[in-house]
Amino acid sequence: MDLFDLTGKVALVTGGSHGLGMAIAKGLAKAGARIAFNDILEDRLRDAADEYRRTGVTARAYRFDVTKEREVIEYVAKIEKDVGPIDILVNNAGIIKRIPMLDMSVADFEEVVRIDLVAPFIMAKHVVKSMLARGRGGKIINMCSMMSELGRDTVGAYAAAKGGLKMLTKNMATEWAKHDVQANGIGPGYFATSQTAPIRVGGHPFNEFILNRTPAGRWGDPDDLQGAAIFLASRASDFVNGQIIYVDGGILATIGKPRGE
Ligand code: NAP
Ligand code: GCO
Repeated sequence: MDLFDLTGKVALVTGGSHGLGMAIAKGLAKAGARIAFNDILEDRLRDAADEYRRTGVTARAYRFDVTKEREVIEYVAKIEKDVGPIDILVNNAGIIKRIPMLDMSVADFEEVVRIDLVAPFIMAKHVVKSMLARGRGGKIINMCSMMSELGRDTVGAYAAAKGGLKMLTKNMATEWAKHDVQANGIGPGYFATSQTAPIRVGGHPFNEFILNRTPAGRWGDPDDLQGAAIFLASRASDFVNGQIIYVDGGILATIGKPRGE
């Protein structure tokens, strides 16, 4: 089990104040990692710090915007001073806008791509620079999606960003594997978080669709991602490069089945 031990490691999880990021951070902490996380809203950070403390996780909160390179440079340095050199970066922060492309503004499209694709590049660039300056390797985990592989009405910008993030992950692996930095992705299926609440709760028809479309017959629980995250953050994945691990209850394995079957 030492292969999965993260004792002494520092993990930075972007957007770790709730949802999948918080679940992944708690999982990495369970394996021994020290956690730093960020968000853009102060009150979210405060509530999250209380939640981490309540569950026995020591996590340091930082308020910065992952799309602002100047803030990223400043806060990567601050985190490394406060908590220690970053060994594991989880590019989790992300948004979605559900708008048909013919109605979507260029500004909306660009905002989704900026947060979901450009920001992981900015974050990884500065965390990896620091890893290399110290002659250390490290782990990059990018949060991909079903939309890294599939399209869906109204999520064109998000699919473009998450499809791009899959390929960016492969390029990170290509350029940085020789420095003992492993870059991989996690592709969650459909998970019960605030991001999917608008299409999951209140009798939304998409809920029924996903229950039927997912062979496991349920929405993902954020804790379902902890195993893949610990694997990709640990020595167990030292020869795994540019892979996306899909944690999707079987969605990508099937074309689905008629309703009611
Ligand atoms: P979520 O609940 O919306 O959480 C996203 C987090 O990112 C929030 O903490 C948000 O902060 C933060 N964030 C957004 N923009 C930011 C910025 N510019 N700088 C710093 N932080 C920022 O989403 P989730 O469902 O947990 O998903 C997390 C990641 O997994 C996302 O990348 C998402 O695309 C991906 N994903 C989700 C699912 C799913 O089914 N839920 C499936 C596949 C992939 P605020 O709360 O303050 O806005
Ligand atoms: C949507 C959902 C999805 C999930 C996730 C699936 O509107 O289709 O929000 O995009 O967030 O990315 O893997």
